[in-house]
Amino acid sequence: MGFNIIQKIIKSHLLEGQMKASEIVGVKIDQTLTQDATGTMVYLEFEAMDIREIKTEISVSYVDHNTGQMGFENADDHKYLQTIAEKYGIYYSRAGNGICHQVHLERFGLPGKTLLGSDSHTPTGGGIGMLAIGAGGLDVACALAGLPFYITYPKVLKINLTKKLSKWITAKDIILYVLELLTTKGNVAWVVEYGGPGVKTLSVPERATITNMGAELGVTSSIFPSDEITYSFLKAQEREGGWIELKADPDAEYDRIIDIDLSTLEPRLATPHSPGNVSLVKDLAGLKVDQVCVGSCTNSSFKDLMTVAKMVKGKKLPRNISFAVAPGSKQVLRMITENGALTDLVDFGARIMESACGFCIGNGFAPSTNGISIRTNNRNFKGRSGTNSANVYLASPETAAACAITGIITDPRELGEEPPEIPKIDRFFIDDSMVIPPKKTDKKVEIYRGPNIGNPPKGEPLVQNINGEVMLKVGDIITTDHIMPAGARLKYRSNIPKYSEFVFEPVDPTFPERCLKNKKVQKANIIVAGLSYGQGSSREHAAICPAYLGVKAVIAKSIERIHHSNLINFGILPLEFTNEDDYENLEQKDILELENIINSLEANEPITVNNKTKGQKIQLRYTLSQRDIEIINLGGLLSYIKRKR
Ligand code: MIC
Ligand code: SF4
Repeated sequence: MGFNIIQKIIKSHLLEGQMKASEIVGVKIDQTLTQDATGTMVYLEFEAMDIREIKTEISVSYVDHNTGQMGFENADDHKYLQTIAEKYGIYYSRAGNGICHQVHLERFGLPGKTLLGSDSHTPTGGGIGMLAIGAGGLDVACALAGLPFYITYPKVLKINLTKKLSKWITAKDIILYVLELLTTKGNVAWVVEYGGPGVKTLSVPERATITNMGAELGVTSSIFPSDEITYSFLKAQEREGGWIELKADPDAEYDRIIDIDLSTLEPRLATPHSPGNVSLVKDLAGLKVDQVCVGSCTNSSFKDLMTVAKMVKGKKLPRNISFAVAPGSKQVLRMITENGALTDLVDFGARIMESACGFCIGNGFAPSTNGISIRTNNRNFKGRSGTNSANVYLASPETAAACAITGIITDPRELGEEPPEIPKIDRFFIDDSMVIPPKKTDKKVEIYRGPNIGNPPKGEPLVQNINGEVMLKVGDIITTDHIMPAGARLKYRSNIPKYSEFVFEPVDPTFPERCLKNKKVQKANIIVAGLSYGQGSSREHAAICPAYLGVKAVIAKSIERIHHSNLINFGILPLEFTNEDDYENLEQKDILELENIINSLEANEPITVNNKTKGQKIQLRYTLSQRDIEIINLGGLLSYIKRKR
């Protein structure tokens, strides 16, 4: 039997376990990336492991999320990150150099390698043929220490692309169509492998747009083959030395195959408040727009920005719209500056933002009350833009530009123009001066720690019976943005007690105070949730801060992969209803006893929860490996690692 691409990469990186459905496999990680909002915690955790040097081939610390610098916190965190990078031999990509995923694709990613990143959109690297996975910070710290990364051996979905896209239809429309087909729920432990003759019609940045938004499906990763197009992209980045060919064997097997005829696709957008709510642009045409934003790690490549610049050239922004453009990297910004496209954007009325995450993470450019915002990024969760009442739609740069030109939702095909031709780039502008390369690890470097930086909290070992209260009952698709808001709160990422004041702020701002009251009297706090709990970001703070508030268990209909691991890593029990209907039998304020936990986990038996308020017993199941159980027993991954060493 032949191998598909995913199997080939796992096979060449397998350290533990067997390549069999549902088995846990430990994979060697070649490269890691961190960004500043998750990175400070990663390196604090790495320090807590007491390991002298990193064991990866390449590790890069990016500063791209927290660049607002409203107060001292961001700048202090950046200094901490820079000194840590110097001490341990990590590349440091300074603020201004660009968004981690875009820069990693340009300057570091290589086909056939494994990449683990403390950011859920790390699978952007799949566009260049890497097995690139997003994870919680502590898992990345472990990878830095040379430990394997554990995943459920994935089921592989092949998406077979045929023919080519019609005029004005883009890579974003492909992934929005895939989201329409597969939705954002129920795809845990799958990987998507793209194949078929249509692959050849897509450039590396286009492929990366697709693998980037695979994160929204909830799959472990998405990947494209590495072919001559990958080679020319690497050559244009002067990195062709690292190219290898990567393709599935002719007799490779897949767990499922979907065919997409690219020529049948139409422009799509994701409507509020989920990337999975997908509609055709033409069905929403005419809706008045308040702002348009182009950028983010999904759509901020040279081609994306050139297309927008050419579309708006010589036109003027309608008076009721604001328009932001954030180039994905210094490389892109430099190139559109040199060729004059930046001038076209500015002349049109664009507000040029930093090469950073910015508006995508609610760091500036919040829409007006009830405002309608068309954005090229990947997430439109309620409130993420910084305005709770805003309605954010996700679309391609082409559709976004059409809306900016007309002031209403517009299918770009209706502009009556030909799509701009963007010539293929033979050589990108290369200047890595904003990346500080590692010297030999320098033990003498003094680590800078500002007053905002605190150590990761210590977990408490698991107890046999948990007595507690349902402190919050939430519905389906509670994202990590609901649990641990970013935007204006982002600057507290390195200060757990402070950041914990904002847990569930958009849902119930009284949650932290109520939890702390219970914690004081040793009563556990329990969260009850519906389907797909913890969707979205990799931010481990969505587990660390609840743990700090005394949350001991989450009982949900289902929990998403990265969040599930983060809960385990910080000693919170991730439990699921054996019978989903029992969700109705737990209410906020119910007093619960989770009985005989340690014994049940050991015997691999369901856990019983006794609802003392209702006098009812409910059965809960869990998906935990032996290692996960040991971690939870010890109160978290840090204690587990210390015990093992
Ligand atoms: C996001 O897009 O939600 C983020 C902000 O990049 C997060 C990481 C974070 O919360 O810091 C992600 O995608 O993992
Ligand atoms: Fe940054 Fe947005 Fe990409 Fe997250 S999704 S890495 S916030 S640009």
